[in-house]
Amino acid sequence: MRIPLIAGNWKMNKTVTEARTFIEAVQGKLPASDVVETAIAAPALDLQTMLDANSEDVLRIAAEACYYEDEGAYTGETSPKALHEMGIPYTIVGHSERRRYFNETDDVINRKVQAVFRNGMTPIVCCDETMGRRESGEKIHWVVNQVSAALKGVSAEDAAKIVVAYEPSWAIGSGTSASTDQAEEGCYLIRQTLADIYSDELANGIRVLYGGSVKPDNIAGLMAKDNVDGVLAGGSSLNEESFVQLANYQN
Ligand code: G2H
Repeated sequence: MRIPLIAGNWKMNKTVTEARTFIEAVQGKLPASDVVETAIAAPALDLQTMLDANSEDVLRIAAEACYYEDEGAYTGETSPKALHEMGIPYTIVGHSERRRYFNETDDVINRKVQAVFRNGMTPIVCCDETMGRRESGEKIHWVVNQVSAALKGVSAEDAAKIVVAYEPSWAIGSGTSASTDQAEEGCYLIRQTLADIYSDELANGIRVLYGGSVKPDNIAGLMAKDNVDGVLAGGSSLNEESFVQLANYQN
């Protein structure tokens, strides 16, 4: 059984003080993690304060990105080894904003996926798709290629733990989510790709999330789809009340 994962991605938002206020406010309001798992990926600067404030320890505190080397002369980068030592279980890898603004290529993303596993964490690997590609019918190859490239050389044992997020670029931050059928189609394609690379059994155990303008009023429809196992929510994860609503979408 795939336990749903409702994850927030704060991007470059919230100071340490704001992050602490948020974490304190959601304590006691989130579902048990064996029913619905919840996570917030936050800027590296906020993480320790969030871990300290997360007294109930239901919410997973995650990173938004990290480097592919464990340590060394890489000014300004975040070490996956240091994240693991802090107690961070998940790191987003390959978000479309990282691909677009920081030139992360498929090869860099693959190295980062390996670094995250090497350091005992789980990557939430994002795949994007532009409207141009969707309209030209290229989307299938695009999502398949991104998943295949991200997992190059990754063992089945590690791959079985991965989380993949389908995030069509045209839905990100636009206020307009993909339709539930479009989200299902993207998540289904990702699962089929995983089945082709590894096995049906492995693919059926992996959680595939949808991301792109997810809000409290559209999450239930998305989560009702067979291949949508959770969401990665940006804007609507910044407000405590809204995130609590997302997490409790079943109620
Ligand atoms: C997509 C998403 C979070 P938003 O980037 O990963 O952001 O929900 O604001 O579209």
